[in-house]
Amino acid sequence: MKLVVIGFGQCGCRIADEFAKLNNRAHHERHIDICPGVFAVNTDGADLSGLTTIKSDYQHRILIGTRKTGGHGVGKINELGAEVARDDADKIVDAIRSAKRFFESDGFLLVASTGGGTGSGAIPIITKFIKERYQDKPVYTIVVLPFEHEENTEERAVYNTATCLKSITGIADAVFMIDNQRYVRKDFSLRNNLAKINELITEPFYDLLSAGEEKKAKYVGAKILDAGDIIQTLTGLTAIGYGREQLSAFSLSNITSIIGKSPDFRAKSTETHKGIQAMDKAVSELSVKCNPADADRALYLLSAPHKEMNMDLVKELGEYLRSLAPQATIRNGDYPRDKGFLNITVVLSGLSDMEKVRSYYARSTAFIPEFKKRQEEVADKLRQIDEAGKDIPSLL
Ligand SMILES: Nc1nc2c(ncn2[C@@H]2O[C@H](COP(=O)(O)OP(=O)(O)OP(=O)(O)O)[C@@H](O)[C@H]2O)c(=O)[nH]1
Ligand SMILES: [Mg+2]
Repeated sequence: MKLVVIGFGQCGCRIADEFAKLNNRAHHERHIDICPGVFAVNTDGADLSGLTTIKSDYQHRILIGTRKTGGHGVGKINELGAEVARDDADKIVDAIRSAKRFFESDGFLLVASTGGGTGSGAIPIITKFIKERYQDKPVYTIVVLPFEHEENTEERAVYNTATCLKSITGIADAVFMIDNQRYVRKDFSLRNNLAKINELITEPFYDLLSAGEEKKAKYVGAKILDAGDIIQTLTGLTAIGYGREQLSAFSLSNITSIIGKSPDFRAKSTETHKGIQAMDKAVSELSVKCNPADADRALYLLSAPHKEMNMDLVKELGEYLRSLAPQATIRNGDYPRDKGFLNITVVLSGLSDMEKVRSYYARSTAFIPEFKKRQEEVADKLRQIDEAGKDIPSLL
């Protein structure tokens, strides 16, 4: 599957940059493309210059809202983020459309944090805009939820998250929920290592997007998971997870080639065991806390050396996921790879309930009058600036 990726705000742009790296990796390692266009949109010029991989021209790193923000961000006011995105929506879409490979894509993936101002304000506006313009392509979003310490100390982060989620869930075809806090559960030092977290966030998309794009016969699965399967699966609130197990030197295929015949049942069940372990990891490391039983749709992708993928394994994995998500329509695929690893990617979609979302809504209700007042003050200030400059001749 090929997605055009567009990041908004600092966090969104950095994750989009990570997708640009993923695409380069797919190009070098697999000779395929998974992200035919990657773009960064921000109100902050300095943040745009800090990216490493997205093309550095103004058509790919798009600065918006310069008149209202002076190129220095919107300081967490996501109403202002939304407003400048609305003003510059045409500029963003024109830049994306002019990208050479735009028409090859199967859909869009828009990325932003929910806690800041620019990304959380812009992502619902541009999602809506793109959906209206390109009705035949799905528009997916990745939203990154704040760390716990931010939620506890910044009311704005909670309020921005609530307003962003409320706006985005009604319009995007699917919303991948990514909880920053989940990535520091085991290694707290990661809190200060956003680059590493961004790598972990994007990693599950590598196999998922690659599997259906493979052209070489030896990498084409017996059951291909292509763009159609992914599109059929993705809807509403969505969680993604990834589990990886190293295969021992004495794995099934090696034993077969050494002893010249199939190994006994015990060796075979070791393979299945590894598969279940990887799926268990994928489900426990889901991008957001949720109850898999609430999923309406799910998919899993098994990627491993060809000879390690026997029918038992595929069947057991399917049964395992079915036991976790009994109501879900489950799709699956296999993706043969060279290396000594077994990877499982799991997607749970159409989640009918998510405690975190309810909690953001509940906690924000109390802030509404205060933030409404602040919003009016901002609008008032913007009006005053316009008013003060109304007699000044423009150079444009
Ligand atoms: N995972 C991840 N989270 C990030 C990153 N950068 C910022 N965040 C989180 O994003 C939130 C802050 O939003 P930003 O994306 O910095 O804000 P913005 O959209 O640029 O908006 P303004 O700066 O307010 O104009 C906080 O919850 C941060 O923890 C990043 O590179 N990776
Ligand atoms: Mg910013």
